[in-house]
Amino acid sequence: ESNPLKAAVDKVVDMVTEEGDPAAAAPGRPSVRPPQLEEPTRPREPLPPKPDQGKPEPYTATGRPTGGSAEARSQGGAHLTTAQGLRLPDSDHSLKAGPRGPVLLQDHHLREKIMHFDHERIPERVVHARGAAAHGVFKAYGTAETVTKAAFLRKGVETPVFTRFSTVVGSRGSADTVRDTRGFATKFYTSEGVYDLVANNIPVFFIQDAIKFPDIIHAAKPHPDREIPQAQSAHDTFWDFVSLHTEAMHHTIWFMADRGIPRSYRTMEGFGVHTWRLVNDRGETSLAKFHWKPKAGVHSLVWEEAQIVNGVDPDFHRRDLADAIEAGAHPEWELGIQVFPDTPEQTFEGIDLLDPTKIVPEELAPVQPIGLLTLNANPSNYFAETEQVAFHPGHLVPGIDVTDDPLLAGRLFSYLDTQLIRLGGPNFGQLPINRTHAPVNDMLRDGMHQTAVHTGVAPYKPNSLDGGCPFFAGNEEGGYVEVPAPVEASRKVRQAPESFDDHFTQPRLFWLSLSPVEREHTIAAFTFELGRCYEDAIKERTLRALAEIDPYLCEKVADGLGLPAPRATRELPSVTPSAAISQVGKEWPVKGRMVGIVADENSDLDTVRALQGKIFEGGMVPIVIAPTGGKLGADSSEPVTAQRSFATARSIEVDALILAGAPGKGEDAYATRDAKAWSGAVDAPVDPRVVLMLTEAYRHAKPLGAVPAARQALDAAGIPVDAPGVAVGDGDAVLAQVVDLLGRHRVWDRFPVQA
Ligand code: HDE
Repeated sequence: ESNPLKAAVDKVVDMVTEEGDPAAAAPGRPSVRPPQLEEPTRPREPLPPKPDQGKPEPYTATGRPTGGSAEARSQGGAHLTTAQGLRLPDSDHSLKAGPRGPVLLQDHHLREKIMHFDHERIPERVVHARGAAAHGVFKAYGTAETVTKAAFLRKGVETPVFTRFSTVVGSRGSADTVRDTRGFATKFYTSEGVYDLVANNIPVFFIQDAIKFPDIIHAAKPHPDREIPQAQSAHDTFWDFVSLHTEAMHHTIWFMADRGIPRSYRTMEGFGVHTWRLVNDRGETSLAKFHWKPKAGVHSLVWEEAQIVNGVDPDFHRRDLADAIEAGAHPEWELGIQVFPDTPEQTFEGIDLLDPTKIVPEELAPVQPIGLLTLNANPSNYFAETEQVAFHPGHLVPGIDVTDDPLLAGRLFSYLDTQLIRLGGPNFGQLPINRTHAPVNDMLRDGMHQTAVHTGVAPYKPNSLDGGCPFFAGNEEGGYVEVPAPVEASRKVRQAPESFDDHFTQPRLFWLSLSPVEREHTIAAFTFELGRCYEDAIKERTLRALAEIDPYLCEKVADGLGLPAPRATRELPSVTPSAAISQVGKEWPVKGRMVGIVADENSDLDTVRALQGKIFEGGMVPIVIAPTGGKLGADSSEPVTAQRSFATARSIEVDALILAGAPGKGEDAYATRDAKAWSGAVDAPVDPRVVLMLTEAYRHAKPLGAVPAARQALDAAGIPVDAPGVAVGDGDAVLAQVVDLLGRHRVWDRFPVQA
């Protein structure tokens, strides 16, 4: 009884037996099943079984429960086993001829363990390799019923979903806050089968024809000789391509602007990019574009902040999403559609709806909300879910159809093709995360990693041996019933329509829609990116493209590069700016925002506690930052726990900072040395790490607050108390002002703007 392992095993056996597990109760067979046997995709409800597939597990081919594999998956089993279910007494030592002798080839456990480990990695996605995902639910408002018969868009229908966000260019281990486009892919497990909305956070794409996808991606990925730079567009090959291929300019200016560095996945818009064809239950069609609108507003980082985050917390977006969901601040987006008449020319107000480098401004076609997405559960296992999920723009349901957008056609081929190799065979639809919730009765058979145990002898149609089963659905309820849209009678050509030739009007529309501060950011981004290129010819060619967008933009970037600014080759078109494009000037809920509270032993802990409580009440997250870890007022009846110390905190983590004290200089010269140099506060009486936090937060236009006793810290950081977005006063008053400022995301008028 003194053996601790045996005691643990007995305890588990007791627990299971108490719960009345029949396997455990079987005489003479002590069960070692753990109390939890859920699938790794918990907390989603288990998927309903498919009628033609034997469950892959936990049954063996002879119908007996396996037990072992389920234990291994929950990691709660009392005994370690091999893949074959053999219990192991040792997994720490190879089998050797004597303690100092050679390892023996007959050690099967060693070979199995190493073999499996050797194959743990699968190829990463060729694009969108770095991502984070969550489970959730989509609830339809019913407002789309007039234009589409899709069952999941009927009023009140709730559909389980899985959403994966990603960067495009970087590899799996790259940093989150690089300047890039973001993916926003959602799998709807609808009653009619899986529907995937594979979207991006930018409404247009680099290219108009899928045949150029390998070109743009080769240009954006690291250089083939040294494999640098990682996850960056600031290099010669990228700008070489986009300057030679000006249809990319519209997408490029979107991600040179603040959309390229989102604050959070929670604060990104999503766009289906292509125009889709909707069909209602009367067979009437319309054309539509999909939009995701974040309830929290569209917010971005500022560039210096994004760069600091890359080093301080490369998992910033991934962590933010998971933390928010775990804290119950479930991110929400409204799905909306812009609807256009399905006319033979497929244009709207002169805009070609088949050109994926064009938007339709929301002022011309409002985005009509059709449902609400709430992400409410984190994945249980990154590999099983986030890595193995396979989206496809061709996963459609009745009521949503494709159009002839030439970019879309190539995508319809590409996703299946890439998944075949990435997921190692044709059966990836059977992986738990990819399984439809609708009954499956396909005639697809065999192949690598077939987990279904199909029955029946006639997987072909027509057949008489299986009674002619399964049957076809009628056109009314069937999918892939294509709309008989007319196809232009023509010759075969490798050619784009003339309307695809206008590459500059919409970039100009975008530019003129930005607020002055956003224009400054965009100028700085172009200047930085081109400044990292070596070839002057590439810079000059890009400047010529910028001249066709706007002379001020071109001149400013040229100034920064030390090159002459070229002139436009034509008169610039007059465009009407779209207010919906700018991220500045609106008010948003503050739910889920992070507020740092700097405090030390001299701070009034009642104020700190009150601030914490009120921040929580407002749906935000307080983070107490103290000189060291541990507790402030440890001897008092209500000590305050420090979530961060001056050694682990950096301003980038918070959206606003409140000083509940002005912590003095620490003794530890080593720990504060860098901060002293970076903050410039060499002789200040305040801890230089606090000064550094303040100067950064100030530069990044974050709201700042201070109780009167903390003014000294503002002084040390050189921040005037009457500067924009700085509040000094008692805790309540300061918090109220900070929250008010947070609703506008940043203190925009703190930026010196000339544009
Ligand atoms: Fe993708 N894209 N794409 N893409 N895409 C992939 O599929 C492709 C495009 C998007 O989280 C790949 O399974 C082509 C537009 C997202 O798993 C690949 C073209 C939009 C994701 C592929 C495009 C997207 C992908 C790589 C041009 C927004 C990540 C791995 C014709 C509307 C999905 C994979 C996830 C992933 C091909 C253009 C969105 C290679 C050929 C436009 C969000 O098949």
